[in-house]
Amino acid sequence: MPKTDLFESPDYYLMDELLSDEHKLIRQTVRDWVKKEVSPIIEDYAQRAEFPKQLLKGLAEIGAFGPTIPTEYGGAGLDYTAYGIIMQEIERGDSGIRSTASVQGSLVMYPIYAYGSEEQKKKYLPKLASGEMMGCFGLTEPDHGSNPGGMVTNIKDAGDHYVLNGAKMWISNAPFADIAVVWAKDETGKIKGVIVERGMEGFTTPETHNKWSLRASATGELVFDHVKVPKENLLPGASGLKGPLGCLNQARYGIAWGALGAAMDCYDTALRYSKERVQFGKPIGGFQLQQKKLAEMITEITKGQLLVWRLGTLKSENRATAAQISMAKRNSVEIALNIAREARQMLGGMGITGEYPIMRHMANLESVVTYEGTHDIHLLITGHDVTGLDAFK
Ligand code: TGC
Ligand code: FAD
Repeated sequence: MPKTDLFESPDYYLMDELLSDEHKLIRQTVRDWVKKEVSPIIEDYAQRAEFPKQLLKGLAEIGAFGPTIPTEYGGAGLDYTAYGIIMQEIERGDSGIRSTASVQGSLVMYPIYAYGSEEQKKKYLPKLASGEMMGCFGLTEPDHGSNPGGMVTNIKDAGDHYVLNGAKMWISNAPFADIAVVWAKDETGKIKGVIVERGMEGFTTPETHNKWSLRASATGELVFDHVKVPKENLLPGASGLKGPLGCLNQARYGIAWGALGAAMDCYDTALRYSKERVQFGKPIGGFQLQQKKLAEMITEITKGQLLVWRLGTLKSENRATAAQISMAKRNSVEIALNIAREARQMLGGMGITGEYPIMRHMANLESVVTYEGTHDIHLLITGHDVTGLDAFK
């Protein structure tokens, strides 16, 4: 049942004063689009476990595909704060829709922009920016998730082409993507990136079903059975694990902002509900226990806003470290999950229904806390950064 989306973002520490007029305009544009196009339909699509493909055109129009990619390649040429704001507003609507944008911009366009040849940039980037072409990113394998360096997918030089074999798992956008940026080891064991196109013989993308999380996002496998990949599809500038990990920095940064959007939506919903729902003769928002939940939510959201705003400034100045990005991704997703769980309780029985967005956000965030590096992995990255000691192995 379509309902009016009344969302208002909390701004307890007057963070708006730190944003430019352009940032605020971008936020309003994306928020209006989410209210008009995403909120009325998303619950239905999530219940049906279907990706709303009709949103792709609108996502491209609001600049969600490659916001920081230069305009000469079809991107929006924006700074990282603007990119973060776009992700925040989209994930406020649904993490699955933000996933589609993250993958397209940070994990498909970014590697082509950062590691691709001029021909590859010209061939793919404008079409990816406009949504005419959609992409996916294949790093994770059935036996190599947190440890992508152990991957077994491989390319072998066969003269005028490479032969690609292996399989990737848990790949967002795979079922409908036109191209896949795939990470595979060459004969020397070096990790390389190749662009695989739908239609290449031996390449299939079976869909992953029965997810309780990110139900409005399409997830699948990438299977390569002696796929002939033309030599010109190799990304010349990427060699080693730092190639794919460099892309993850971009996407993790977007998630740090995005998860805060989901948290804000849960807080806003619970706050509104607490003023309207009457029990024992007064609004439940008047009880101390409910106020404790709301006060802690707004405190965590405000701390998170300050963290990502500062990170955005550092990232725009090319000074943000990978470890700083890990800290923000981990923090935002953790507080968003906690806020979603508390907000759900505040709505009582209504909290488990699709009448309100909270349970959907909560279920979505269970994927967000796992993908792009799990909660534990990001903690170990921080631990490594502050001690200099590697606790992964
Ligand atoms: P390690 O030896 O530490 O590093 C290998 C090389 O990579 C460099 N490096 C990085 N470079 C850029 N950015 C980073 N964040 C980097 N982290 C490491 C490093 O300097 C080294 O370079 P070099 O020149 O010495 O070779 O690697 P390790 O094998 O010990 O693994 C480290 C670990 C565990 C941190 C890393 O592998 C990791 O982050 N694991 C988590 C895997 C992950 O996040 N997978 C995400 C898959 S994609 C996804 O989930 C998309 S969801 C999309 C959506 O729907 O939104
Ligand atoms: P594992 O690596 O098996 O981890 C299992 C548990 O062990 C975790 O709790 C982990 O924290 C813990 N653990 C692992 N290593 C250590 C250690 N050294 N120390 C302590 N604890 C450890 N991948 C892509 O490449 N592209 C995508 O588009 C993509 N989209 C995704 C979409 C969804 C909906 C999901 C759920 C995943 C997606 N992924 C994608 C995969 C995602 O990145 C992986 O699931 C994630 O990196 C974790 O890998 P894993 O699932 O194999 O878990």
